[in-house]
Amino acid sequence: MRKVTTLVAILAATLILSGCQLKFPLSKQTNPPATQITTPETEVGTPKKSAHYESNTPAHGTILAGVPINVVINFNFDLASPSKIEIKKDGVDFGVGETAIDPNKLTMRRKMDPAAPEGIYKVAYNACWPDGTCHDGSFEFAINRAKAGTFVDMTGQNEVSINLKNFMFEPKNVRIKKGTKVTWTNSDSTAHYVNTDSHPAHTYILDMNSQALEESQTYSYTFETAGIYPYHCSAHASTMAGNILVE
Ligand SMILES: [Cu+2]
Repeated sequence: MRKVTTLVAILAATLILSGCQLKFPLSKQTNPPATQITTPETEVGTPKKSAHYESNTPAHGTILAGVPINVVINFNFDLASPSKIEIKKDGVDFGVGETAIDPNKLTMRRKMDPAAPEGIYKVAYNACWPDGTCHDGSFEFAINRAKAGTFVDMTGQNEVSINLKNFMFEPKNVRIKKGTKVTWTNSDSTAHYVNTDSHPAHTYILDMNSQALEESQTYSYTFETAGIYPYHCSAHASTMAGNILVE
């Protein structure tokens, strides 16, 4: 409970510091990524990492402009039943359906209720192995729809273009409507990628991963499910990142 209270305090302080109730100051920073809370990790609660844990999406401490389509956790060991993910806010689980283990057995995921309210979510998971042992872990993220106010509104278009230029996605954060085809074009002489989070697992949405894009090459993906899609370039993962909010 203390961790949650602390995170609420940090959110409130962020609002005050920004001088505007509708904008987070971190939205205009390029490093760290726009969705990352900039306070030390210990202040938002330390994630508990289970044995064989590798990464998760949403990342711990992230403030999202929309509801994640699913919560995804990656491991370096084969998962087995009854591995389970809970996505709780105020004791209510906003996960939808059963936790699923991907065919490669290294990733488990659970869909999230698209109508989930704003606030702080605690993900508690139990990762189980073929020998029947299980280990628990946890992390936190937040949903604040006001963050969408800083996204470029492209909801009036059926097709949207994003430029990969100067090691950035331009525009970095966009709002689109469901069914929109997004085309990324590399305008740098360096190869870039379009990779769904996390890095380097790229598992948030498995089919949204491009090959290497050389200069002037393009990659397209059509977004059919509403929600927030954090993504990055795997060659420049620490600095080159963006978000697609599908409404
Ligand atoms: Cu890149």
